[in-house]
Amino acid sequence: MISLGTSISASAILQPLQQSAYAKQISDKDIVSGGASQPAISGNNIYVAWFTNKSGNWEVMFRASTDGGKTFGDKINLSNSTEADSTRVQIDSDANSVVVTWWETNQTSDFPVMRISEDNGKTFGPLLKLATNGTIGEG
Ligand SMILES: [Ca+2]
Repeated sequence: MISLGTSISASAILQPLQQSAYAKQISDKDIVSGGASQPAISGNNIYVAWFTNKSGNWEVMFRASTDGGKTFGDKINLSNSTEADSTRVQIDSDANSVVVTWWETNQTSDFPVMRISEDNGKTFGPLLKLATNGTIGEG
């Protein structure tokens, strides 16, 4: 006979989080473990992004390698937003450009954002709020 009741279930841990409306948009697995985007590769450049709550606040992190993955630059906190959970990151690249998108979510809002690097992931431009009509607003 298989016993299923010996470990604490993820849903029990997450119960307080699920009291907020927005938690439904993030899967249990994402909340427990964070999540990484599919890596992006352009020539010898490899870009990875993921989201984590290691700091006590969900943030999107980024690292880049310019030598085919032998070495990676330091982590960059792309979201750096203490007032919102930064999750559901995606990434793409072409030539020297890297585009990273994710969602900024709290009790009152849930909107997609983007930051762009044009120097192989060394530096990134401002946070762009994608849902803004007309000229994309900088956050
Ligand atoms: Ca955040």
